[in-house]
Amino acid sequence: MRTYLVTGGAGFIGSNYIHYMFKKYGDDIRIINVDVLTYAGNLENLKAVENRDNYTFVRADICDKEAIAKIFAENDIDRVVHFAAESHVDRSIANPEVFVQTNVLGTAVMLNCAKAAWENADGTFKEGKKFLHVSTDEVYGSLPDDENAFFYETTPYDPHSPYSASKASSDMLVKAYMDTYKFPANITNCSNNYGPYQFPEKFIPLMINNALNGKKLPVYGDGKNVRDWLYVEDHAKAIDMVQEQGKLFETYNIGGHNEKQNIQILNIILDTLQEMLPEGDPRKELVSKDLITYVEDRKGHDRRYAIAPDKIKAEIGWEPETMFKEGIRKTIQWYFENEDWMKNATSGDYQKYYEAMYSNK
Ligand code: NAD
Ligand code: TDX
Repeated sequence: MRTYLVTGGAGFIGSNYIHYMFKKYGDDIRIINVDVLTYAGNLENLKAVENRDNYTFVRADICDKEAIAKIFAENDIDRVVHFAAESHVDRSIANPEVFVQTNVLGTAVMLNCAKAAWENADGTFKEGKKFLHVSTDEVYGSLPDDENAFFYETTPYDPHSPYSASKASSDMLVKAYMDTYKFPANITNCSNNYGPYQFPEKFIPLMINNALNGKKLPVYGDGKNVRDWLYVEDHAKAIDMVQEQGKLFETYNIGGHNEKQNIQILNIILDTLQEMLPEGDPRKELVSKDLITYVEDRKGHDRRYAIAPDKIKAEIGWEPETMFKEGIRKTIQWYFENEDWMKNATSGDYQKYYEAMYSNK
């Protein structure tokens, strides 16, 4: 039975990945989820799996060498899937240091502990051990408004935000481990994800939640920045396929073939909410395009991201499966059915952060 050490499994993509893996492998795998539970980590996301015999949660900081080394010492880990990170660009602009701490130092600790646990006396690595570093397309920088321009695995890194600079640094560390020690790893660089359990500081859940509450919909700049949106379960599947079928030491880009301007996404969300809300639901009156409010642009706002997922398709056979129209309906349905989750996520610390972020916009 393979044992997985998943970092950041209480976050958005990590929790979706854990659900995907148990759906796919059932009792044939074991997952240890290591998460320190920052504002973005929510154990409610994992309620459905928390009682499984083959699932364990460990509250620990990936920067804590002793805690991470102990997990490797006490368990024969076969796979590491490293999600844990500070993930929100706006927060990185306001407070870069914690991004360097978690994303760079935390990745170094994960690599070092895995290397120490997996290395043989002659410097080779135990058979079958693999580390997957989950990264982002933002490391490649910004593309022009040209629909023929894409990010490839060979595109030079050119990060702009403190978030993407920290992710680029962490990718470079993984590359350094592969080049120097032949450390058995892969890197995936994925485009923007959306779906259930996404924290409502991010564009899609923020807009769904604000619209349902009749609150303003803050669009940065001219609203024409382009992102390539991928349904989160498709990302989870890609990660598993890369780890099992990908060539070691390779990087794979993962994207949705779904580039849209922010304002287009927002219009689709508002139209879909109107379609899905039943007649007589009081929220139907609140959801309105009049709520759209153009606000000051994000500093250093990358204009356009677009992934060419050609390599992962050619080598592994992965393709995005969920069309945006279907994915956004599933996402909205999930938020309809999980109002309490949203209430909890938008109370307390998140509320304070939200007010600081938007009070002067
Ligand atoms: P998230 O912010 O929802 O979750 C991050 C998780 O990591 C949280 O559960 C948090 O508690 C945990 N964490 C943070 N610091 C930690 C620490 N020091 N020790 C242990 N746990 C810690 O993020 P997400 O959107 O799920 O992103 C997951 C990963 O995927 C990140 O590495 C991110 O860079 C990458 N990624 C995200 C997207 C996206 O669209 N969200 C796209 C591409 C890549
Ligand atoms: O209130 C908003 N208004 C707005 O116009 C917010 C929160 C965002 N935006 C814009 C900025 C971006 O152009 O929407 C776009 C998407 O913003 P985010 O959801 O913050 O995502 P982004 O900055 O593109 O980064 C995301 O995708 C790549 C994730 O947060 C990263 O973790 C991932 O690596």
